Amino acid sequence: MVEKTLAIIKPDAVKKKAVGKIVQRIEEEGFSISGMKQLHLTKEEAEGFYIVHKEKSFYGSLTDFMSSGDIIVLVLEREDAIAHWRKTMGVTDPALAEPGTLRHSFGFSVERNACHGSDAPETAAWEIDYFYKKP
Ligand code: DAT
Ligand code: MG
Repeated sequence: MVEKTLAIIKPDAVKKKAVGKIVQRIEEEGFSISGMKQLHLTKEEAEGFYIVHKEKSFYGSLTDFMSSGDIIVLVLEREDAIAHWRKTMGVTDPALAEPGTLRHSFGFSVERNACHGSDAPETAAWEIDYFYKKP
């Protein structure tokens, strides 16, 4: 089924100038880019985006990191976009991510892991709305 997912190129990857390589990979994987914008989140906007993790020990440092620099927020469209993008990124911890995945190539730590992807149809719809809802 053709579906959409929300992807973010995180501040660590933007700082290391990996945006071009990651966007190239997105296109090589057959995604259509139906939205793409550069933002610098406030701490409050990062907290809102990661609200599902608010009880986690890493919530404070994750939202500090996500509001520490520019990010690129994309809507990606493809057959099985959600699962395919998560496979392209690799698992959360770059140290455990398979060679060839984006997190293996560009991630630095479990927190500074280069990219984000939605994990289910409901979260994809919510996350796309979070950044792209028409006023
Ligand atoms: P994912 O981004 O693979 O969906 P997640 O939803 O479990 O992973 O966590 C969201 C983000 O929070 C993740 O990309 C990086 C950060 N994170 C997760 N687990 C962490 C941990 N144990 N320590 C620090 N940051 C963590
Ligand atoms: Mg997640």
